[in-house]
Amino acid sequence: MNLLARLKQGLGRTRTQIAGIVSEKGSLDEAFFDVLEEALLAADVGLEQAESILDRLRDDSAEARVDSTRDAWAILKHTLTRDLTVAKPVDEFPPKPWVILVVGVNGVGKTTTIGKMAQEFHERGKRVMLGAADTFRAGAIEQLGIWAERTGSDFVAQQAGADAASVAFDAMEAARGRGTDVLMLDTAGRLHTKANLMSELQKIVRVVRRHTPHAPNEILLVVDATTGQNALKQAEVFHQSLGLTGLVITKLDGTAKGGMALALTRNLGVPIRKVGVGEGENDLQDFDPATYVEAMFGDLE
Ligand SMILES: Nc1nc2c(ncn2[C@@H]2O[C@H](COP(=O)(O)OP(=O)(O)OP(=O)(O)O)[C@@H](O)[C@H]2O)c(=O)[nH]1
Ligand SMILES: [Mg+2]
Repeated sequence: MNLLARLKQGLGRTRTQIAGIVSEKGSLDEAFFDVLEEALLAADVGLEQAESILDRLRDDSAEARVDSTRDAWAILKHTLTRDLTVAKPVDEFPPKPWVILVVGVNGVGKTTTIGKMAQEFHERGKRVMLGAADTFRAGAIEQLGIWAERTGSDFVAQQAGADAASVAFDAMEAARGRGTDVLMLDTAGRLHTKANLMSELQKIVRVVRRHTPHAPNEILLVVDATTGQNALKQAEVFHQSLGLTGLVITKLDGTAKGGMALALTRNLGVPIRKVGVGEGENDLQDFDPATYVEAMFGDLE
């Protein structure tokens, strides 16, 4: 199954729910907006966001003198695509190594996403290094090591329980020494307390920046789509502490809650870089707003 199909399967429940209300002759009455609101809420777009979308759809439809649900639908898809479009960060790889710090709460898919991205970079002919700065969870170092082996990436680690920032520093040194194109740093999703986690991550950023002022070039937050609106709260905390440059949404293969992408983008103003649609190394795709909206709301007839 190709990736769009997989994304569609995950997000498909949203489409099924609204399929019945969109047609050439369907009129733009309150019943239409009610069903639409329900569908947006079921997709975990969030109440505030859903209301804003409906208000704008009412205004835009009136302005364009649209009176069929099908035409309103086209306007809606256009609006959502625009909402999901955030200016992309600068190009990768002028500075070497390009350093990507990957953060997020436990279990969201950080390590797996690093493995998948390593595979992509590898296929583009890049020399990749993975740094095991999750020194807290038992098994985390080994898990990343396996991904390094699978993807032909260099690997830097210390023993479990070591200082995460010290691992990051070692990795920076090693990457400079070996001419690495892209260094990805894995981090813990949980420490003894949340405050500990944020200060550990901030320390990693400080140490990396002291080593190489332009790094980290990206700070990517990974969120699990199945957690819906909770992801938004997590993202706000991480963004405040670290200044995120991008988001990765995982597990879109198993959820109808893809609407959280809209709230994430609008509230944070941070672009979604990648979406995960499975556990394998090829189950990652670049985020494309139009494709995403099509997967959620396309093909109604
Ligand atoms: N279905 C599906 N599963 C995924 C996806 N991404 C990750 N997973 C699974 O989610 C689980 C957790 O993934 P990890 O990569 O270990 O998550 P993590 O954020 O590194 O977790 P911690 O290191 O404990 O903080 C694993 O079983 C992965 O295979 C995805 O896009 N789709
Ligand atoms: Mg991990």
